[in-house]
Amino acid sequence: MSLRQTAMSLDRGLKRLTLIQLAVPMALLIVGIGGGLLQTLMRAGIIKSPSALGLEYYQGLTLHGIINAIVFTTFFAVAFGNALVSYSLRVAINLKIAWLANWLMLVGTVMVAAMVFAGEGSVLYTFYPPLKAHPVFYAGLALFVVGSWVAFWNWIPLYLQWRREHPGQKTPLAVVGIFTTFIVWQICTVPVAYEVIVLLLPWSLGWTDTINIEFARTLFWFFGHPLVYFWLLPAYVMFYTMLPKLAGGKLFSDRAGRLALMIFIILSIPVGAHHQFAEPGIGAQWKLLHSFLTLGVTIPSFITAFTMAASLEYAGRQRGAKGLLNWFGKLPYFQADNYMFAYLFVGLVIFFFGGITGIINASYNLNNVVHNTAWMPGHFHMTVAGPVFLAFIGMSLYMVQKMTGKKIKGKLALAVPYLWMIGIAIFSTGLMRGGLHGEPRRTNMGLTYLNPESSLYQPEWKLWVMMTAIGGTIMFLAMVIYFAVFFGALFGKKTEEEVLEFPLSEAYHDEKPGIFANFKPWVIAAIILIVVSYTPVLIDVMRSTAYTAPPYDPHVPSQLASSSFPPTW
Ligand code: HEM
Ligand SMILES: [Cu+2]
Repeated sequence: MSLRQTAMSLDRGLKRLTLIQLAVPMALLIVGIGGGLLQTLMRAGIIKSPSALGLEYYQGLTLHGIINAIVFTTFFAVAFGNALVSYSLRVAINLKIAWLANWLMLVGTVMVAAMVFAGEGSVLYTFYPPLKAHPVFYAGLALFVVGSWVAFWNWIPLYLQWRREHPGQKTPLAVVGIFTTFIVWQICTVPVAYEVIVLLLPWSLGWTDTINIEFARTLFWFFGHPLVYFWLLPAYVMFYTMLPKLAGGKLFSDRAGRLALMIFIILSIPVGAHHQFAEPGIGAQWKLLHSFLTLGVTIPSFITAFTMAASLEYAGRQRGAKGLLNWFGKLPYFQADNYMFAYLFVGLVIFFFGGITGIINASYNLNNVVHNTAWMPGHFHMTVAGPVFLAFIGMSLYMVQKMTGKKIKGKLALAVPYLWMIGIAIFSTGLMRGGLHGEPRRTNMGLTYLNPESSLYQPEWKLWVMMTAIGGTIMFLAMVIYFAVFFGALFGKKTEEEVLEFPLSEAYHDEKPGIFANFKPWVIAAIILIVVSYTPVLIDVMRSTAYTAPPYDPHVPSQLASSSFPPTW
């Protein structure tokens, strides 16, 4: 398949669907990002009240986590997948099924959001029991996930047909990347669907009185860790297949990309217990196994880092750089009509720090130092709110521009990633340093630790929370600019032809795919490794949980005194 693809004329149905899938979550994101700003202000004690703008802290935090990290990311992955599969394979996707998927996801989103706004779902994006939400919240989550499955199933027959019609041809790397993303998603969402449908929903409906917390959390993290790769992989697709071309060069090695993606299929999932290091009831040896496997997932990230560096060096040399390092100076950092380069490049820079701090979290013993402190959101904003988010909002803009033929304010679009990078550097440093000093996460500190009237007052955290608030405000401002550019383009004047086009790179070393030609062996290896790594964890969990727990309402902690838990012997 030649990578010298040209623009394709755009199917109107695909355009309408894609714009809805990009614009609706983007509008919700205004609430999600606003929630982020409020949190930093409440944590810093600048706002000292239980709620702000009518949102209670946990309600706002739940909206923030769910909208930003689940709704926006999943809608984007589906919209991007629909368009990229269609473009790369030169096939029309089945729009009826794509709309069905879209409706399931939209209705699910509305159900979840309505419950959280109504104060009936302040269970954070991890929905850990014994926090309990309204049954409609859980049903909405289930519909949303099923919708994303349907979107994926829609691509499978297209891909199989393409393989039949193009025997011996290499599957385009972009398609391999999208399929890797959704294969990981498909495997990891099965246990969380079990958690939601079999454990949480009946419990929330009152059909069961108690719930096995440890079991539910284990099922959640079976999903929760691969979820981060579901976020990351579409960004990886852009790094491998588009960044080199945007830089003015070629992908250094096609096979390196395929290798990295296949390692993600194998190692994304059997690592979830690294979120449970602090939980009793799971043997230390299994936690250690998950820790080692987690360190294994750094390999594809290192492969990516080196391949990107080589690709960017090649691009810099194509642009006339000589000598050892001055190719760095030749890259198109500030070209308004090539804003997408900046979104991806800045994302990679932030990800360097996200990756390093992730290695710290994965280390069994270091994890004890940072567990449940502000360090954690400090770390993961440099992953999900760094390369992932920038790649997604940059590509959303690009897709709107191409698919509507409307003009983008390139200079403003270009300011967003750089402002975001400055903001996140200050924001995450504040959270991480605060965390090392014991500052907790998920806490409205304005009511307690940063309120001089409280007996819990901790003035030594002031500097770090102020940094967090300043960095968070800069990120918020970057997004104000972004929203203006995005919606300005969406509702602006049409100046060019509407096309379906992605800036796909050619490969410098265009090797044969070899053992990476087919997903099957990698999926089988993934399943074997999951069975090996999770069976002992689940056996331990079931053995160690003799008692299940009643629901817990954080607003009425006194209910514990009257409940029958803990059991009396
Ligand atoms: C203006 C930008 C943002 C600001 C100021 C911000 C601020 C914050 C703060 C302060 C927290 C920690 C709250 C606490 O633990 O008490 C937090 C949590 C979180 N943020 Fe952000 N954030 C921003 C953007 C994003 C983006 C773009 C994403 C994802 C795409 C994201 C995902 C999350 C998630 C998943 C949590 C964890 C929620 C939880 O613990 O349940 N944030 N954010
Ligand atoms: Cu993890």
